[in-house]
Amino acid sequence: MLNRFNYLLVFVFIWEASSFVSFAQTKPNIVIIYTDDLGFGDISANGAKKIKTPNIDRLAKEGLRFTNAYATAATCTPSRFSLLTGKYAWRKSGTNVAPGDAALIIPTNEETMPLMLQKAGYQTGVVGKWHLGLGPAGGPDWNADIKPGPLEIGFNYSFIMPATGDRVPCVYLENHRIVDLDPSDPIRVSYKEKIGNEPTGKENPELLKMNYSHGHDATIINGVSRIGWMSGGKKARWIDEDMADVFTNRALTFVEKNAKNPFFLYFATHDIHVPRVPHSRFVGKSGMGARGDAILQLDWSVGEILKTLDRLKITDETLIIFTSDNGAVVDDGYEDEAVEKLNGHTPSGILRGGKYSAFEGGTKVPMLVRWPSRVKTGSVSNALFSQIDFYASLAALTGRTTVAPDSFNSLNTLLGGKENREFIIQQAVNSRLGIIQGDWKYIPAGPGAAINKQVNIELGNDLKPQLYNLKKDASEKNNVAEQNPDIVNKLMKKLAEVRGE
Ligand code: NG6
Ligand code: CA
Repeated sequence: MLNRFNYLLVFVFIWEASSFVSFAQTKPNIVIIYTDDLGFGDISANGAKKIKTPNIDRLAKEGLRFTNAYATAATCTPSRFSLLTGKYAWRKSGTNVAPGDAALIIPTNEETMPLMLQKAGYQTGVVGKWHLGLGPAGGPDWNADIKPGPLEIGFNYSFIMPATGDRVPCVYLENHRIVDLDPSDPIRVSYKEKIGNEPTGKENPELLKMNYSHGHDATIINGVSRIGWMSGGKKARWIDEDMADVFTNRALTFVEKNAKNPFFLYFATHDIHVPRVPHSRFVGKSGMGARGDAILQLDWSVGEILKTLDRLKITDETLIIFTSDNGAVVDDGYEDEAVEKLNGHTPSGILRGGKYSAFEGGTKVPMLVRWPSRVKTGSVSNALFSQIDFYASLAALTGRTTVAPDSFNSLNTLLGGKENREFIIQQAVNSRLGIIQGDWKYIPAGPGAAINKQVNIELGNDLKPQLYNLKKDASEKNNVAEQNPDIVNKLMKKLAEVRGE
């Protein structure tokens, strides 16, 4: 017979066992591999024939491949802002492509996705591209503690490049400090005027190892001219050729260190953004110029992460999400032979437009999800999914609630279940919003160039409203707005409602 003490023991045993089970189910490690400017058609898992991405494809084979997943915006800063805050970037001014000396644009007094995961017991780390500003209003003092930044919005560890590869300062930041900064050679940065007396791309093009095609004519660092001017910090400057190795190694170290905790790694690769200056072991290997070589380098980085999870035997309890911050661009400002050597490759697949665009090529991106203990191997989902839902979905996964009204709990969709999203909002470069609902996509009428000639991308601007039936016309060839005034009206109203008008 069970006495009271035994009852207690049985109770404790059941409680322990159930918490163990729920721990195993709900606290997987989480890795978000956030690539830069990778187009829907850039991976062989999505049908690319001219390039092979075996490691990325492994995620598709062992997991779930989405065909209708969207970044929140067609450029980097707003997409990343939305990813980490669960809030549409267009609700907050100053969230468009940030200069390299911008102040931190994420408020430190609101919960973020990493902070939520920290509260759920995760060790949280960011490695790679930041591009969300740093420091107080007015921007950071690069020679002192640089904060607020990642550590103030919920990351336990940070190893980042401040903005982009093509923007100064060209240095790495570990937690609050620039790595290898010599105090006797302080860094100064300006986005207004030339600083110091180092050569620029504009004045000394003969010093460049790769010419710029547009913009990118200021300070030359490592033979590449950048956006913005910098002086000092000579010892701290990065070498573009080593960047993928540097970031990948930091990411692997973070994983190893935290293999026994639940951890969240936000691995934001620099690849395949410009300047594309891959390591010599990838140069010439794709036959497609620097852009293709950078894709191979990216694939290598993904492979290193997967191998490390295997070696540490934590593959089964790790949820990996692989996706991109915006769609594809070929010439984004440097003469790197990406255009000449494209060789019939279609970075956006069958989609119209690319990075910056209101067309599908702007925000419809590759997305692969692998979690061996929960997600069916080799599955494909055609459900609508928006990256803005990562926050609420991961909160649901880890037993937290969110304070991010734009972010919906789409965990079921994320793991291969049915569609949860009733609509998708797409933000193009000019902050014009588009909306997808059911089979339909609507882009409001408005001014602006039809095409950005520098990058050779159709932006999706039109003085007439546009309506496309994405089911029948995924390439947005036939604007059927005039034939369907009721649908236009309905989507217009829905968009106004989401905007809060
Ligand atoms: C543009 C840059 C482009 C790229 C982009 C941001 C010029 C002419 N073009 O302004 O090269 O840096 O900003 O890309 O300067 S993103 O992926 O970070 O959004
Ligand atoms: Ca980008």
